[in-house]
Amino acid sequence: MAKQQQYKFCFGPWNISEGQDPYGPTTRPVQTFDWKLEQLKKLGFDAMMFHDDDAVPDIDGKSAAQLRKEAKELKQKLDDAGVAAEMVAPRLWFSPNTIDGAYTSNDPKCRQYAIDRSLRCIDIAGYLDTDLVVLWLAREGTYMREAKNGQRSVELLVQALDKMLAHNRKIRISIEPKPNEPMDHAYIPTIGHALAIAQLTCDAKRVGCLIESAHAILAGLDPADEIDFAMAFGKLWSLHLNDQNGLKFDQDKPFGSANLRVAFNQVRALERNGYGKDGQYVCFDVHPFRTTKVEHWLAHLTNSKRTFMQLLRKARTFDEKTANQLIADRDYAALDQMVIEHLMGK
Ligand code: XUL
Ligand code: MN
Repeated sequence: MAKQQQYKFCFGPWNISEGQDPYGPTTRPVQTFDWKLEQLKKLGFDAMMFHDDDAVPDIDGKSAAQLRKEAKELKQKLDDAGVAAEMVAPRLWFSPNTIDGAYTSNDPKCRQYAIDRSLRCIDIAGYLDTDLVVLWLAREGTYMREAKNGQRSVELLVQALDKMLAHNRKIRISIEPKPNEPMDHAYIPTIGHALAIAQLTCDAKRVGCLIESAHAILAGLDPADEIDFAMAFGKLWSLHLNDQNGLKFDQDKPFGSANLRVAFNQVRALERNGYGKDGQYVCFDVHPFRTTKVEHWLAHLTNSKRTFMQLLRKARTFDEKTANQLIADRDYAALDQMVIEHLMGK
């Protein structure tokens, strides 16, 4: 029997969030980074993912030497806790310089800011000993399409990617697509777009992707198909499992919370493609409900991992032989019921 994959798990400090939404303030007090790291360790997670300013707060005002010092102190803290840094992502959507987008801003000074910030993010990744840089291209899109030239935006995105690839020849870039929010329409809405733009860069083999379940659902796609597609190219280097109840705001629900069968199919796709065999992590980009009390603050993370492990058991005990017979007989009604009953525990 083939050796079974032992999955490694990860989340980010922003996943222990305080409950603010566009209509109301926080509902839980802010906790320190050290406390969050301690919880991650206690819950048995293996790695933490970072935005550049999760790693070095107030990054824009700091010198290169200060950046290095603080990132190295963080690395020591992670080493002491036995926790790896999975990736670092530049937060390109907060600054006054990224109001009109980052790499695709219409203002050349703002575009330069975005590139400089990304190069600093790459330096932080180096100090934290990860070769993975994630790009969620939050504001690369428009509120109205006449505001930007889409073809020019593709050129600008490729130029920015090329500068990052040249800055450090060891890093790999995982693009995390999302079709909307905060923009009306994003330029890189799906995995197909991410892998296509990779081909236009100077080193396509170092540009891959990250799939977030909720983002795929927002694009009207099945995240399991996105996983199969990305892995057919050998380019799924990270993963944000969560859930999303249809076409609403980005919900970041616990994994499996809205649609257990869609979650089951994601786990099956990961299993059949050997996700994790090159060290990739299963990350949960999930948030507590706004109503969550402080004493239940970590439940969305433990629940997501529990659900993943139970679905893994379901994927591994799925009766493939019977399923294949039903497929050969084109009896998809029976296959459908077989899946439902397997998930219900019969
Ligand atoms: C936004 C999102 C981000 C990225 C990291 O929807 O998922 O948290 O995962 O920048
Ligand atoms: Mn995400």
